[in-house]
Amino acid sequence: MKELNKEEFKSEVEDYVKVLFRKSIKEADDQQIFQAVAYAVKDFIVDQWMATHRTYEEKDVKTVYYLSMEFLMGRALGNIIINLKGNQAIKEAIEELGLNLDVIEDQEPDAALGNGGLGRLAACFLDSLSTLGYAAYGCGIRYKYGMFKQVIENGYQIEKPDDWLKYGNPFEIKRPEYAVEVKFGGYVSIKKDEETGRNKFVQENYQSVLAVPYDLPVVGYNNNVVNTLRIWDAEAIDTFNLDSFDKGDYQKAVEQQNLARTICEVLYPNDNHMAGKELRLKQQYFFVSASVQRAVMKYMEKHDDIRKIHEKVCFQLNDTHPTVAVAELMRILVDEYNIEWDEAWHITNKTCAYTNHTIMSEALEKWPLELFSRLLPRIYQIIEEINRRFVLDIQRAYPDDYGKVERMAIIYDGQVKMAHLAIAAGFSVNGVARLHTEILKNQELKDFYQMMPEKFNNKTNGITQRRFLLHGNPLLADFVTKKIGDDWITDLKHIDELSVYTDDEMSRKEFMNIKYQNKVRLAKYIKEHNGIEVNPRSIFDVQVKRLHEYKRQLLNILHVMYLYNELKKNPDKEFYPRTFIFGAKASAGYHRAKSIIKLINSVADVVNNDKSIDGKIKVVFIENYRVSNAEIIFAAADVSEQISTASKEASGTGNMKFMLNGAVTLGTMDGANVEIVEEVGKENAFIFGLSSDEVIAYEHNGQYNPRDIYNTDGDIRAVLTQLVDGTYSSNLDEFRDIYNSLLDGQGGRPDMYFILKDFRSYAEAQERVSAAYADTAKWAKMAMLNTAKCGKFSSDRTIEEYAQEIWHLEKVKVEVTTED
Ligand code: B1N
Repeated sequence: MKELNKEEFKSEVEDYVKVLFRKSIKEADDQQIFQAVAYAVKDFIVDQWMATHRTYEEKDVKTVYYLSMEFLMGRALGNIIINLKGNQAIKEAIEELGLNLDVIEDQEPDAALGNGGLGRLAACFLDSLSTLGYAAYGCGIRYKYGMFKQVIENGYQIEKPDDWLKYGNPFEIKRPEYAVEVKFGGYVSIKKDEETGRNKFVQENYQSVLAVPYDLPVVGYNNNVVNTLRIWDAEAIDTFNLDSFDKGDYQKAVEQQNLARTICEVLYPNDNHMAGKELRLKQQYFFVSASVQRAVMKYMEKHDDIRKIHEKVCFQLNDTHPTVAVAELMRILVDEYNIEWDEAWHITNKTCAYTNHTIMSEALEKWPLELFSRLLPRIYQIIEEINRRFVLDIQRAYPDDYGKVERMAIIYDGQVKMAHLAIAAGFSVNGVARLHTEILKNQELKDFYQMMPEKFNNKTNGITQRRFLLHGNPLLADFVTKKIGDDWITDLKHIDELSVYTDDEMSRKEFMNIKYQNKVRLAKYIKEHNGIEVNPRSIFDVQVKRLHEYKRQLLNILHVMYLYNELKKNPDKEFYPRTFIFGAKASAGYHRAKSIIKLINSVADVVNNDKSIDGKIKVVFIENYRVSNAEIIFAAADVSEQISTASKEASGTGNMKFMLNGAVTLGTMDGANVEIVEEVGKENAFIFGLSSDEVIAYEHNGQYNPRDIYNTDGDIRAVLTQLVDGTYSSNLDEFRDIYNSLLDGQGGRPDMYFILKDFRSYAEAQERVSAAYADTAKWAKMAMLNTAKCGKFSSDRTIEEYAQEIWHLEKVKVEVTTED
């Protein structure tokens, strides 16, 4: 590992301020200082970056291309410094320059090229791939505007554009030399190939854009490895050359310019939901075509047989969003390399693997044939042929069961079903937690599992302890290292060695004191950003994640309303003070989700200002929840709310970040919660509610009627009535839709997410939480055990499994030489 020289670093920062801004350090503003520091850090890593790629080429290692519409990277600077282990030297250098590293880090905008768990998982995976020394590219889109900024006005969510590139991105490198063309529209003609004498399919009269890559470094921990996140931008191909005018193609030139301008404009802010917009399909094909073309070219630079590409390349499809990759690879093999269909199909099968992240039906990608064939005519033809052959396979396997074709075909009902394509074309289909994979095998994808059981496997998600403990919670990280050494940083299993200290009173006190200090840090953030005073001695009960009905933020806030009623009825009741903390963005068009945000804020207004309850309950909605403030929030949490309707949350990864930081899970037996409880023991978590089997049974038999609960449970009825009687809004219709969704369910089933059904069980689990917290020693032990038992949930473990069982990668050691 190269040493960071403090004096050199200081003079680099000074030079950059001068060269970039014509200023001295004293004159520069905070943003300019950040830019200068970032450039100095980039200078330092660029040798490792080059050495990494030189090593990969020398060793001719297999590479995974992680294709994803989303990479929720957050801030880079702090993380890079940590992974360089240059923390101390850089901190000192910065202090000697009279600057403050925290202030500098705070200047960096989050790279918010993702919505939630799926995008953040991709970012954690890149961190682990580099740290473990595997050759990998993240491939995605360089959205001009990432996830919107959320502002709360009068309790309502307002979306503001996220202009994250406003000051430029000091870490990126534009690589115009690797630009490729991507074609849309037109039609397909058959032409005779002069060389082979065979018929060839060619796309004509198309519009095209130039895909231009930007590379971002992904720095491994203390190992010289720097992988690349390659994000593509679109540029117009001919800027109004005279030819176009001459040919009367003026119209087309304008259209191509517009296409280039719009493709990478903005991230679709939907989580677990498909909007079905044409531009989204354009985005998908744009980055997938560019990534696959480049991967094939790179492979062919060093190899001569395209038929063996699977030996050196694997495309991992992060959900179905990049699934056109399979057809794009087929197109390249068949049309450009003249490979016979069957052989091309076998090569594609061996090169592509698919991860499923959701069973929510509204998230399943299905594209209308009309749209698909108009936008991607050649790709559509290829998918038709894949489908034709796949349907024959189904019929051969199940000659008497016509329902199979209906349920499994790739093209059916006028739609292209992307999940079916991904399963048919790849060699691996994985779910993201054990329960989720079982539900895929036994329910959602049962037919596919029966036909191709060998493809199915589980890869339980994980998170990087480097960002979410080492960077986000330095006090706890130091405590852990002091107790057990620093092996946990690259091998989280070691954190179990903390377990023995849970019986030591001093250690428990120290642990809880750190939690307290982190709560003070969050309280300060809340005061600065929300103007609300919270008591760091109260229980910090936190639910931060995207807003979705299945995640049941509504259950949480209805329970707060219920508790508030209880306190008003019995003011002298013993009650441990609680701060209920929420953070959530709602997709811009998801009206009910937005009403739930308004409800949380309205309840906060009433409860926080009611002197009669003596501050025993506080409700805080943290504006603009994102990776950078998440790090502060996890560190400060006592209770981790993971309360999705069982069977709906594929895995969850926030649950793991809380656990790592010593928060205790209050949750349903859903997603990875099941495995969390298995690791930490059910006595160290608070579990409630219907099981996934029970939920699925109700969904099938239709035997659940929330009215029965409404009619028999007066406390629940009182809470529901308060939604529409003016208690929380003078506009009696403000929360009417929420009320109706629970009791009438216009257009769907009432209470689809079993909120009333689980309410009592949740309230009872919350009482257990209060009782446990009141016993300080008991709580400290539980909390500490959560940190100690989270070894399984490192993304390093997840990536090892992918690397060994799916990708078959070999580990690389990188030495930086004078060459670099
Ligand atoms: O992926 C995460 C899981 O931990 C979560 O449980 C799961 O909800 C999340 C369409 C999605 N699944 N599907 C999406 C995101 C954007 C989009 O446009 C679907 N996100 C998840 C990581 O496995």
